[in-house]
Amino acid sequence: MNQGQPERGIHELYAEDPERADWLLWGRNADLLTRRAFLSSSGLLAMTTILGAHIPFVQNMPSGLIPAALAASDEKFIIPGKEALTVLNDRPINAETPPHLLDDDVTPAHRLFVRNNGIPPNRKTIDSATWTLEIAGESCLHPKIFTIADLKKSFHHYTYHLQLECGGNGRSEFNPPAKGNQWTLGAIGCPTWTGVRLRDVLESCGIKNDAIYTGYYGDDTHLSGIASKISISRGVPMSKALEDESLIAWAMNGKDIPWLNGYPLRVITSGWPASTSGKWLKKIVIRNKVHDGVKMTGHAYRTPCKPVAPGTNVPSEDMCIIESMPVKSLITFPKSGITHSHTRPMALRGKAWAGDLDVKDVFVSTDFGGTWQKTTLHQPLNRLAWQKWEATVAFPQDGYYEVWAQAVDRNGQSQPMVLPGWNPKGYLNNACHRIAIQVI
Ligand SMILES: Nc1nc2c(c(=O)[nH]1)N[C@H]1C(S)=C(S)[C@@H](COP(=O)(O)O)O[C@H]1N2
Ligand SMILES: [Mo]
Repeated sequence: MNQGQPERGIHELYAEDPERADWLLWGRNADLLTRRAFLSSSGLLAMTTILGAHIPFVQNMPSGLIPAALAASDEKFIIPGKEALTVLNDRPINAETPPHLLDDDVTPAHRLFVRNNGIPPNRKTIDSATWTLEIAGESCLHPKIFTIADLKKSFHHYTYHLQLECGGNGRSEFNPPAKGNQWTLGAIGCPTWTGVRLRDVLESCGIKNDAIYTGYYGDDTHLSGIASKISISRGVPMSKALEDESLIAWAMNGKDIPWLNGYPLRVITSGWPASTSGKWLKKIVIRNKVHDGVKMTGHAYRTPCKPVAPGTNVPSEDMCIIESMPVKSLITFPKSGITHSHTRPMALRGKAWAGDLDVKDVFVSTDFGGTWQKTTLHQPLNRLAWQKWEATVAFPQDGYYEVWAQAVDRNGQSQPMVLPGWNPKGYLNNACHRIAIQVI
C-alpha cells in the first residue's frame, strides 16, 4: 500500500511547479522569491557545486529555470553536506553512499545515507531550544512533554556506535523489479549516537502492563504538502524499545545530528530496518497493540511470512513485519574496478553486520566462490555496531578477477551468493558483495 505520491525526478518536478522545485532541490527558502535572493543562501552554493562553476549573471536567472547543463542530462542534484553520495531521488530526497566511501570505522556525517519519505522540516525554523517530545499513547500511564534540555538533565546519557540500514537496501537487484528507491549497496552506515535510553524515558512516563509496541511521529510533511497527512509513523515491540542500545538521540559523532538525518532529535533502534528509527522526533506513543501508523500496514516494511515465487501477488494478511535485519557485509577497500599489479599481494577491508546479532566470520573468495579464505574479523565496538574485517589476497596471474565477501552470523546463517527470497517490495537483499579487479 503506497500512501505517498509516486517518487519523481528533476524534469517532472520542474514541469509541475518550477518554484516549488527550486525550493525542494536547491533548498531555497519559501520566503525568497527570486534567484537573486539565492546569493545569501546555501541554494546558490548547491547549484554552483553541481554546475562546477559560479554563475556571474545569477541576478538575471529566472527562478524555476532548470540550468541547461542539467536539463540536457540525466544528472541529478548534489546534497550540500553530502556531496559524495549518489542521489537516487530528489523528491523526496534519497541518497546512498558508494561502498568504497564506507571504509571509515565510524561513518562521518557527510557519508551517512539519507532516506526521506516526505519533506523535512525547514532547517531554518527548527529551534532545538523549544523543540518538544511528547510521550503518550493508550498504554502510557503519565503522558509527558519534554524539551531536549529536560531529556538531557533528567536521564543518563549514553553513546553507542549503532548501524543503520534501510530495509530496502539492495532493492535494485530484484527481478521482477520492486518499486521504490533503487538502492544498490549504500543505504547503510554506522556513526556514533548520543542520547538517552528510550527505556528510561518511557519508564518515567509509566508503561502499562498491556503495552506491546511503540510508535513514533516526526515533524516532516507528507509529499502532498497536506499538514494532516503523515509520511511515516513506525515503531518496534516493547522488547526492542527497552533494549540498552535503543536511544532517543540528539547527537551524531559528537555533533548535532545532520538536518537530513533527523536534527534535532531522533530514535535509533539499530539492527532493525532503519525505518523504525524516527527522525525529527516529536512524539512517541506506547501502544496496547501493534502500531498501525503509516507504513506499518499492508506491504510496507513487510515480507511474505512464507517464501513465494518471484512475482507472486501476496495478500496483505500473508505479509509479516520485518524485525532484525539479516547478516550482510561490504568490501570497502579497494574500490571496484581498480587495476592491481600481480606481483604484490592485495589488502582488502570491509564491514559486516547482522541485525540484532553479531558476525562470527567473514570469508573472501577470488575464484568465484571456488575456495574461501577466512578474514581477520574485529569485535564490534559495542553491541549493534558493524564489524571491521581485513584480509590479504594474492592473484596467481594476470587477468580479470572478482573478490567476493561472505559473512556468517552468530547463529551460523550465511549471506546468500545470489539474491535471496523475492518479495513484493524488494526488502532484505543481503546477497554477497563482489568487486572487480584487473590484475596486470
Ligand atoms: N520522520 C521520519 N523518520 C524517518 C523517515 C522519514 O521519512 N521521516 N525515514 C525512515 C527510513 S525509511 C529510513 S531508512 C531512515 C533513514 O535514516 P537516515 O536518512 O538518517 O539515513 O529513517 C527513517 N526515519
Ligand atoms: Mo528505509
